[in-house]
Amino acid sequence: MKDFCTFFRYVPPKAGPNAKEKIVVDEVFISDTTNKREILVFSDLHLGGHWSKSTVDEMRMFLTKLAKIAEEYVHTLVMLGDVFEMWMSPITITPTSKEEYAESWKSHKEISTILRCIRKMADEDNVQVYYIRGNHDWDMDAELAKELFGPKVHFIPGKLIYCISNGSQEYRIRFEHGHDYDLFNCVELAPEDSPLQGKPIGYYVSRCAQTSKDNYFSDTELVIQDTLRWILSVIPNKIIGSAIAEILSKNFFQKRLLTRMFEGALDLEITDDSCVLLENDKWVRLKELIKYPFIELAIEKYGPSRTYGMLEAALGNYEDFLPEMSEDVVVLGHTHRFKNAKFLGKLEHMYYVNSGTWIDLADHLSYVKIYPPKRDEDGYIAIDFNESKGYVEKFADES
Ligand SMILES: [Mn+2]
Repeated sequence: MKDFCTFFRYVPPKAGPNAKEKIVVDEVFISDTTNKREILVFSDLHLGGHWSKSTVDEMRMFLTKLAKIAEEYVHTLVMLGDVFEMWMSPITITPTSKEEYAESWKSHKEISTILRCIRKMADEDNVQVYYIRGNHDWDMDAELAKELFGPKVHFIPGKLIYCISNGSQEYRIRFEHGHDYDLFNCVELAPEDSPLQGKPIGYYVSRCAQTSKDNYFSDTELVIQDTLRWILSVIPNKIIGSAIAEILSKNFFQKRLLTRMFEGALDLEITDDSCVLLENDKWVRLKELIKYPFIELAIEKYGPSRTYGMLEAALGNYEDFLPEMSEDVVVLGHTHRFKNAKFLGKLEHMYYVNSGTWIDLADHLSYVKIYPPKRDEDGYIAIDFNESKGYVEKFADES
């Protein structure tokens, strides 16, 4: 049982690092006697993108089955970001508007079934449905989420903290997509009044990858990770993290890093004429973007050590950030790699789980299932794969 000390020491996370994010803390009572207690989480479907052409049908089947048992067993469904792909216009084309995207999803055979299943769970089966925004669906808002999933969907542009109690115990679960920890997808490092115009580097990498026929089917996150591994391999081993961040913030290195990243995505050499067309009909030169000192800005805002942590996060490793979290369970997405591990959090041990992805390139189509503990029985947290069982960790208070 949680003692009151532990309970009162808990402080929810602050909004940020991106000021546009919101923190929502929801208190939920789940009785020991109900079967309706499963919390399901999936993320990174990239629906509508070129990378989910076949997995979209797997998700349709998964949700059709889930909708049949939802009334009895499912308490909460969390869509944890990058559910839709909204960064897929080639660089020389006016970006597709969110209204156009919405129409294309509603008229898509499989996606429309997915929307219907989730809407049924929210409207008829008394499932708490949450839509948490990621980076590739950054333009999603409450209005559009309600249009797609019905009036009962809760839209969260940030983090959700779930405080679950059964009357005698209290458990906290944090849900967030995770892109804010990623140096290349953190919106705070892309000021509106900079050449980036409010869009993180990852946005431009994604648009570049959608422009090249060869990279059409490749995952943007992989382009970023491959380039990062390349530059890290060039830097001598004995240099420590914060010094690596300092080196990469130097104009010469940042330019090399971003040139390789954009050229890798485009599969073309960048010239003075390589430009990206934005919604406001403005063109931005890739050469201007490469020069914008966003790593230096990160060091200024967060310090070199945390900036290096953000570089690691871009490689899929959140270990620098987990120790500062004080929930019992932390669920993130974004890395496209499922994970279930025990960590030392701020207050005590916590479980970190990553929901993985449902894109065509994935080895496993994974989702998270959390079964909150009862008074006399441990709960569990599991990574399940579509059609097969994955990794299970028991989770309960150890005192
Ligand atoms: Mn993401």
